[in-house]
Amino acid sequence: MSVIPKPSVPAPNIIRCASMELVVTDLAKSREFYVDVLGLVVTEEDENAIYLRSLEEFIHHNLILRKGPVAAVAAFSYRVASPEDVDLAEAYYKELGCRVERKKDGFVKGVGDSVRVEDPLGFPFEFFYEVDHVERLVWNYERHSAGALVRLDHFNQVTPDVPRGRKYFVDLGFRVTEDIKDDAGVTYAAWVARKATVHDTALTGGDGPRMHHVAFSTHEKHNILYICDKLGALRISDRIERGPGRHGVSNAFYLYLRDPDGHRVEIYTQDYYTGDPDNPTVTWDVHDNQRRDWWGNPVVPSWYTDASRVLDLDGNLKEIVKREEPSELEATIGADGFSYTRKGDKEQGFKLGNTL
Ligand code: XXG
Ligand code: FE2
Repeated sequence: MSVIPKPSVPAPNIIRCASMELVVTDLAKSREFYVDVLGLVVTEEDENAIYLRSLEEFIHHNLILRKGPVAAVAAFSYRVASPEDVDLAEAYYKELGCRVERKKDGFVKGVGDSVRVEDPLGFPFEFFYEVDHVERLVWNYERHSAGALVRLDHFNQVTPDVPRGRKYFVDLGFRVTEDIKDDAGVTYAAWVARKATVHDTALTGGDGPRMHHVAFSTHEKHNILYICDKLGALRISDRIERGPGRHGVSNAFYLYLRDPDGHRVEIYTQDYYTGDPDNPTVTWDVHDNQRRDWWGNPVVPSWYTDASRVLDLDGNLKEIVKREEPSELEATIGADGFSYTRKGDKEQGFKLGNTL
Protein backbone atom coordinates (compact mmCIF):
# COMPACT_ATOMS: atom_id res chain seq x y z
CA MET A 1 0.00 0.00 0.00
CA SER A 2 1.27 3.48 -0.87
CA VAL A 3 2.86 5.72 1.75
CA ILE A 4 0.56 8.55 2.87
CA PRO A 5 2.46 11.82 2.21
CA LYS A 6 2.75 14.56 4.83
CA PRO A 7 0.79 17.63 3.67
CA SER A 8 2.59 20.99 3.42
CA VAL A 9 -0.14 22.77 5.42
CA PRO A 10 0.19 22.44 9.22
CA ALA A 11 -1.86 19.75 10.93
CA PRO A 12 -4.84 20.94 13.00
CA ASN A 13 -4.16 21.15 16.73
CA ILE A 14 -6.20 18.19 17.98
CA ILE A 15 -7.12 18.27 21.68
CA ARG A 16 -8.74 14.89 22.21
CA CYS A 17 -11.08 12.22 20.94
CA ALA A 18 -14.49 13.68 21.77
CA SER A 19 -17.33 11.59 20.41
CA MET A 20 -18.38 8.66 18.25
CA GLU A 21 -21.51 8.41 16.10
CA LEU A 22 -22.79 4.83 16.12
CA VAL A 23 -25.51 3.58 13.82
CA VAL A 24 -27.73 1.13 15.70
CA THR A 25 -30.61 -0.98 14.42
CA ASP A 26 -32.92 -0.78 17.45
CA LEU A 27 -32.74 2.55 19.26
CA ALA A 28 -34.79 1.39 22.27
CA LYS A 29 -32.56 -1.65 22.87
CA SER A 30 -29.41 0.47 22.56
CA ARG A 31 -30.85 3.07 24.92
CA GLU A 32 -31.49 0.37 27.49
CA PHE A 33 -27.86 -0.79 27.25
CA TYR A 34 -26.10 2.59 27.27
CA VAL A 35 -28.45 4.52 29.56
CA ASP A 36 -30.18 2.01 31.87
CA VAL A 37 -27.30 -0.45 32.23
CA LEU A 38 -24.14 1.66 31.74
CA GLY A 39 -25.53 4.95 33.06
CA LEU A 40 -24.53 7.37 30.29
CA VAL A 41 -26.48 10.63 30.52
CA VAL A 42 -29.00 11.67 27.86
CA THR A 43 -28.33 15.25 26.74
CA GLU A 44 -31.01 15.23 24.04
CA GLU A 45 -33.03 12.67 22.08
CA ASP A 46 -35.65 12.31 19.37
CA GLU A 47 -37.14 9.40 17.44
CA ASN A 48 -33.99 9.01 15.31
CA ALA A 49 -31.06 9.71 17.62
CA ILE A 50 -29.91 9.82 21.24
CA TYR A 51 -27.09 12.14 22.32
CA LEU A 52 -25.21 10.79 25.35
CA ARG A 53 -22.44 12.07 27.57
CA SER A 54 -20.26 10.81 30.38
CA LEU A 55 -20.50 12.22 33.90
CA GLU A 56 -17.46 14.53 33.79
CA GLU A 57 -18.19 15.86 30.30
CA PHE A 58 -19.14 19.50 29.64
CA ILE A 59 -19.58 19.28 25.85
CA HIS A 60 -22.92 18.24 24.35
CA HIS A 61 -22.15 14.55 23.78
CA ASN A 62 -19.57 11.78 23.67
CA LEU A 63 -21.73 9.21 21.91
CA ILE A 64 -24.54 9.49 19.38
CA LEU A 65 -26.80 6.50 18.81
CA ARG A 66 -28.46 6.98 15.43
CA LYS A 67 -31.11 4.65 14.10
CA GLY A 68 -30.19 3.00 10.82
CA PRO A 69 -30.62 -0.15 8.73
CA VAL A 70 -27.13 -1.61 9.33
CA ALA A 71 -24.99 -1.39 12.47
CA ALA A 72 -21.92 0.72 11.67
CA VAL A 73 -19.88 3.77 12.66
CA ALA A 74 -20.70 7.11 11.03
CA ALA A 75 -18.04 9.32 12.67
CA PHE A 76 -14.97 9.35 14.90
CA SER A 77 -15.02 12.96 16.19
CA TYR A 78 -12.10 14.97 17.50
CA ARG A 79 -12.16 18.34 19.25
CA VAL A 80 -9.59 20.83 17.94
CA ALA A 81 -8.11 23.80 19.82
CA SER A 82 -9.68 26.72 17.92
CA PRO A 83 -12.02 27.65 15.03
CA GLU A 84 -8.91 28.16 12.84
CA ASP A 85 -7.97 24.52 13.43
CA VAL A 86 -11.18 23.49 11.67
CA ASP A 87 -9.92 25.47 8.63
CA LEU A 88 -6.58 23.66 8.95
CA ALA A 89 -8.29 20.26 9.08
CA GLU A 90 -10.17 21.11 5.90
CA ALA A 91 -7.00 22.23 4.09
CA TYR A 92 -4.96 19.30 5.44
CA TYR A 93 -7.29 16.59 4.17
CA LYS A 94 -7.93 18.41 0.87
CA GLU A 95 -4.18 18.35 0.25
CA LEU A 96 -4.21 14.60 1.01
CA GLY A 97 -6.79 14.22 -1.78
CA CYS A 98 -9.47 12.98 0.62
CA ARG A 99 -13.17 13.62 0.32
CA VAL A 100 -13.89 16.58 2.63
CA GLU A 101 -17.20 18.19 3.65
CA ARG A 102 -17.65 21.32 5.74
CA LYS A 103 -20.87 22.35 7.48
CA LYS A 104 -20.87 25.72 9.23
CA ASP A 105 -23.98 24.66 11.19
CA GLY A 106 -22.55 21.27 12.05
CA PHE A 107 -23.50 17.73 11.01
CA VAL A 108 -25.17 16.85 14.31
CA LYS A 109 -27.03 18.60 17.15
CA GLY A 110 -24.88 20.41 19.71
CA VAL A 111 -21.86 20.89 17.43
CA GLY A 112 -21.22 23.92 15.19
CA ASP A 113 -18.81 24.51 12.31
CA SER A 114 -17.19 21.16 11.49
CA VAL A 115 -15.37 19.18 8.87
CA ARG A 116 -16.01 15.54 8.00
CA VAL A 117 -13.52 13.60 5.92
CA GLU A 118 -13.00 10.11 4.54
CA ASP A 119 -9.44 9.81 5.80
CA PRO A 120 -6.59 8.06 3.95
CA LEU A 121 -7.19 4.87 5.98
CA GLY A 122 -10.88 4.93 4.99
CA PHE A 123 -12.33 6.13 8.31
CA PRO A 124 -15.01 8.84 8.66
CA PHE A 125 -13.24 11.44 10.83
CA GLU A 126 -14.76 14.68 12.11
CA PHE A 127 -13.08 17.81 13.51
CA PHE A 128 -14.92 20.55 15.41
CA TYR A 129 -14.33 23.36 17.87
CA GLU A 130 -17.75 25.02 18.35
CA VAL A 131 -19.91 23.00 20.67
CA ASP A 132 -22.77 23.56 23.13
CA HIS A 133 -21.73 23.43 26.76
CA VAL A 134 -23.95 21.41 29.09
CA GLU A 135 -23.95 20.74 32.82
CA ARG A 136 -20.91 18.89 34.05
CA LEU A 137 -22.22 16.30 36.51
CA VAL A 138 -18.99 15.69 38.43
CA TRP A 139 -20.52 16.62 41.80
CA ASN A 140 -23.98 15.19 41.12
CA TYR A 141 -23.32 12.03 43.04
CA GLU A 142 -27.04 11.36 43.24
CA ARG A 143 -26.74 10.53 39.52
CA HIS A 144 -23.60 8.39 39.73
CA SER A 145 -23.93 4.64 39.93
CA ALA A 146 -21.20 2.39 41.32
CA GLY A 147 -20.14 1.82 37.70
CA ALA A 148 -20.15 5.50 36.69
CA LEU A 149 -18.61 6.21 33.28
CA VAL A 150 -16.81 9.51 33.68
CA ARG A 151 -14.99 10.24 30.41
CA LEU A 152 -14.68 9.09 26.81
CA ASP A 153 -11.13 7.72 26.82
CA HIS A 154 -10.31 6.41 23.33
CA PHE A 155 -11.24 4.84 20.03
CA ASN A 156 -9.65 1.74 18.50
CA GLN A 157 -9.50 1.22 14.73
CA VAL A 158 -8.75 -1.89 12.65
CA THR A 159 -6.51 -1.25 9.67
CA PRO A 160 -4.54 -3.67 7.47
CA ASP A 161 -1.18 -1.87 7.47
CA VAL A 162 -0.34 -0.56 10.96
CA PRO A 163 3.00 1.19 10.11
CA ARG A 164 1.25 3.06 7.27
CA GLY A 165 -1.45 4.23 9.68
CA ARG A 166 1.09 5.07 12.37
CA LYS A 167 3.00 7.41 10.02
CA TYR A 168 -0.28 9.13 9.11
CA PHE A 169 -1.11 9.71 12.78
CA VAL A 170 2.42 10.93 13.62
CA ASP A 171 2.19 13.45 10.72
CA LEU A 172 -1.16 14.53 12.21
CA GLY A 173 0.64 15.32 15.48
CA PHE A 174 0.00 12.19 17.57
CA ARG A 175 2.68 10.62 19.84
CA VAL A 176 3.16 6.85 19.65
CA THR A 177 3.02 5.61 23.26
CA GLU A 178 3.12 1.81 22.83
CA ASP A 179 3.22 -0.82 20.10
CA ILE A 180 3.33 -4.61 19.55
CA LYS A 181 5.86 -6.12 17.14
CA ASP A 182 7.64 -9.40 16.39
CA ASP A 183 11.31 -10.18 15.70
CA ALA A 184 10.65 -10.20 11.95
CA GLY A 185 9.55 -6.54 12.16
CA VAL A 186 5.82 -7.14 11.72
CA THR A 187 3.76 -4.53 13.64
CA TYR A 188 0.49 -5.84 15.04
CA ALA A 189 -0.82 -2.76 16.85
CA ALA A 190 0.08 0.82 17.87
CA TRP A 191 -1.34 3.27 20.41
CA VAL A 192 -1.29 7.01 19.61
CA ALA A 193 -2.14 10.02 21.77
CA ARG A 194 -2.89 13.74 21.69
CA LYS A 195 -4.10 14.10 25.29
CA ALA A 196 -1.77 13.07 28.12
CA THR A 197 -2.97 9.46 28.45
CA VAL A 198 -1.83 6.32 26.63
CA HIS A 199 -4.11 6.98 23.67
CA ASP A 200 -6.85 8.83 21.88
CA THR A 201 -6.97 6.03 19.35
CA ALA A 202 -5.15 2.79 18.62
CA LEU A 203 -4.48 0.88 15.43
CA THR A 204 -5.17 -2.85 15.51
CA GLY A 205 -3.86 -4.85 12.54
CA GLY A 206 -6.64 -6.60 10.62
CA ASP A 207 -9.04 -6.34 7.71
CA GLY A 208 -10.21 -2.73 7.65
CA PRO A 209 -11.29 0.00 7.89
CA ARG A 210 -13.36 -1.24 10.84
CA MET A 211 -14.04 0.11 14.34
CA HIS A 212 -12.65 -2.20 17.03
CA HIS A 213 -14.04 -0.43 20.09
CA VAL A 214 -14.91 2.80 21.82
CA ALA A 215 -13.70 3.12 25.43
CA PHE A 216 -15.14 5.00 28.40
CA SER A 217 -13.24 5.45 31.63
CA THR A 218 -14.42 4.97 35.16
CA HIS A 219 -12.52 6.00 38.32
CA GLU A 220 -11.54 2.74 39.97
CA LYS A 221 -11.11 -0.97 39.38
CA HIS A 222 -14.01 -1.74 41.71
CA ASN A 223 -16.34 0.26 39.43
CA ILE A 224 -15.57 -2.26 36.68
CA LEU A 225 -16.23 -5.20 39.00
CA TYR A 226 -19.58 -3.63 39.91
CA ILE A 227 -20.52 -3.45 36.21
CA CYS A 228 -19.74 -7.18 35.90
CA ASP A 229 -21.92 -7.96 38.93
CA LYS A 230 -24.74 -5.81 37.56
CA LEU A 231 -24.61 -7.55 34.16
CA GLY A 232 -24.78 -10.88 35.98
CA ALA A 233 -27.74 -9.78 38.08
CA LEU A 234 -29.56 -8.58 34.97
CA ARG A 235 -28.81 -11.96 33.33
CA ILE A 236 -26.96 -10.31 30.48
CA SER A 237 -23.50 -11.59 31.39
CA ASP A 238 -23.21 -12.77 27.77
CA ARG A 239 -22.53 -9.12 26.89
CA ILE A 240 -19.09 -9.57 28.55
CA GLU A 241 -16.62 -10.53 25.84
CA ARG A 242 -13.23 -10.18 27.56
CA GLY A 243 -12.07 -9.41 31.07
CA PRO A 244 -12.19 -8.01 33.63
CA GLY A 245 -8.44 -7.84 33.69
CA ARG A 246 -5.32 -5.71 33.69
CA HIS A 247 -3.79 -4.81 30.33
CA GLY A 248 -0.05 -5.12 29.78
CA VAL A 249 -0.13 -2.36 27.15
CA SER A 250 -1.31 0.83 28.95
CA ASN A 251 -1.39 -0.91 32.38
CA ALA A 252 -5.10 -0.03 32.51
CA PHE A 253 -7.75 -2.20 34.16
CA TYR A 254 -10.34 -3.23 31.57
CA LEU A 255 -13.59 -4.89 30.55
CA TYR A 256 -14.93 -5.38 27.01
CA LEU A 257 -18.66 -5.54 26.36
CA ARG A 258 -20.69 -6.03 23.19
CA ASP A 259 -23.75 -3.81 22.73
CA PRO A 260 -27.06 -5.11 21.27
CA ASP A 261 -25.70 -4.62 17.72
CA GLY A 262 -22.32 -6.18 18.53
CA HIS A 263 -20.47 -2.84 18.72
CA ARG A 264 -17.64 -3.33 21.21
CA VAL A 265 -17.35 -1.00 24.22
CA GLU A 266 -14.42 -1.01 26.62
CA ILE A 267 -14.64 0.14 30.23
CA TYR A 268 -11.16 1.36 31.16
CA THR A 269 -9.39 2.82 34.16
CA GLN A 270 -6.01 3.94 35.47
CA ASP A 271 -3.52 4.11 32.64
CA TYR A 272 -0.48 6.38 33.08
CA TYR A 273 0.61 9.96 32.22
CA THR A 274 2.22 10.39 28.78
CA GLY A 275 2.11 14.17 28.27
CA ASP A 276 5.82 15.01 27.97
CA PRO A 277 7.08 15.50 24.40
CA ASP A 278 9.85 12.93 24.95
CA ASN A 279 7.54 10.33 26.51
CA PRO A 280 9.23 7.01 25.65
CA THR A 281 7.45 4.50 23.39
CA VAL A 282 6.99 1.05 24.97
CA THR A 283 7.37 -1.88 22.56
CA TRP A 284 5.90 -5.28 23.43
CA ASP A 285 6.88 -8.61 21.88
CA VAL A 286 3.85 -10.24 20.22
CA HIS A 287 4.89 -13.51 21.92
CA ASP A 288 4.75 -11.96 25.37
CA ASN A 289 1.55 -13.44 26.75
CA GLN A 290 1.28 -10.61 29.27
CA ARG A 291 1.11 -7.87 26.61
CA ARG A 292 -2.68 -7.82 26.27
CA ASP A 293 -3.51 -9.27 29.66
CA TRP A 294 -0.96 -8.74 32.41
CA TRP A 295 -2.17 -11.86 34.24
CA GLY A 296 -1.66 -13.98 31.11
CA ASN A 297 -5.35 -14.75 30.62
CA PRO A 298 -6.23 -15.79 27.06
CA VAL A 299 -7.78 -13.28 24.66
CA VAL A 300 -10.95 -14.72 23.13
CA PRO A 301 -10.61 -15.13 19.32
CA SER A 302 -13.70 -12.95 18.66
CA TRP A 303 -11.75 -9.99 20.14
CA TYR A 304 -9.28 -10.35 17.28
CA THR A 305 -11.73 -11.14 14.50
CA ASP A 306 -14.90 -9.09 15.13
CA ALA A 307 -15.25 -5.36 14.53
CA SER A 308 -17.86 -2.87 13.31
CA ARG A 309 -18.12 -1.65 9.73
CA VAL A 310 -17.65 2.07 9.03
CA LEU A 311 -19.61 4.35 6.69
CA ASP A 312 -18.47 6.75 4.00
CA LEU A 313 -19.80 10.32 3.96
CA ASP A 314 -22.84 9.22 1.92
CA GLY A 315 -23.77 6.65 4.57
CA ASN A 316 -22.66 3.61 2.53
CA LEU A 317 -20.58 0.79 4.02
CA LYS A 318 -16.90 1.31 3.31
CA GLU A 319 -15.22 -1.53 1.42
CA ILE A 320 -12.85 -3.69 3.46
CA VAL A 321 -9.20 -4.28 2.52
CA LYS A 322 -7.59 -7.52 3.77
CA ARG A 323 -4.50 -7.51 5.98
CA GLU A 324 -1.59 -9.15 4.17
CA GLU A 325 0.74 -9.67 7.10
CA PRO A 326 -0.01 -12.39 9.69
CA SER A 327 -2.75 -11.60 12.16
CA GLU A 328 -1.99 -11.53 15.88
CA LEU A 329 -4.49 -14.36 16.34
CA GLU A 330 -2.49 -16.64 13.99
CA ALA A 331 0.80 -15.50 15.50
CA THR A 332 -0.07 -16.09 19.13
CA ILE A 333 -3.14 -18.20 19.82
CA GLY A 334 -3.04 -21.99 19.75
CA ALA A 335 -5.91 -24.39 19.05
CA ASP A 336 -6.77 -24.33 22.76
CA GLY A 337 -7.32 -20.56 22.63
CA PHE A 338 -4.25 -19.85 24.79
CA SER A 339 -1.31 -17.66 23.86
CA TYR A 340 2.29 -18.79 24.24
CA THR A 341 4.52 -17.63 27.05
CA ARG A 342 7.52 -15.61 25.89
CA LYS A 343 10.70 -17.66 25.98
CA GLY A 344 13.29 -16.55 28.54
CA ASP A 345 10.81 -15.23 31.08
CA LYS A 346 11.76 -17.92 33.58
CA GLU A 347 15.43 -16.87 33.49
CA GLN A 348 14.56 -13.20 33.99
CA GLY A 349 12.15 -14.35 36.70
CA PHE A 350 11.50 -13.05 40.13
CA LYS A 351 13.03 -14.07 43.42
CA LEU A 352 10.56 -14.52 46.22
CA GLY A 353 11.10 -12.09 49.03
CA ASN A 354 13.13 -9.45 47.19
CA THR A 355 10.23 -7.19 46.22
CA LEU A 356 9.80 -5.16 49.39
O1 XXG B 1 -7.07 0.30 25.36
C1 XXG B 1 -6.34 -0.68 25.22
C2 XXG B 1 -6.72 -1.66 24.18
O2 XXG B 1 -6.38 -1.13 22.95
O3 XXG B 1 -8.12 -1.81 24.22
C3 XXG B 1 -6.06 -2.96 24.33
C4 XXG B 1 -5.16 -0.88 25.96
C5 XXG B 1 -4.48 -2.05 25.90
C6 XXG B 1 -4.95 -3.10 25.10
S1 XXG B 1 -4.14 -4.61 25.12
O4 XXG B 1 -5.15 -5.68 24.87
O5 XXG B 1 -3.12 -4.63 24.10
O6 XXG B 1 -3.50 -4.79 26.46
FE1 FE2 C 1 -8.96 0.07 24.35
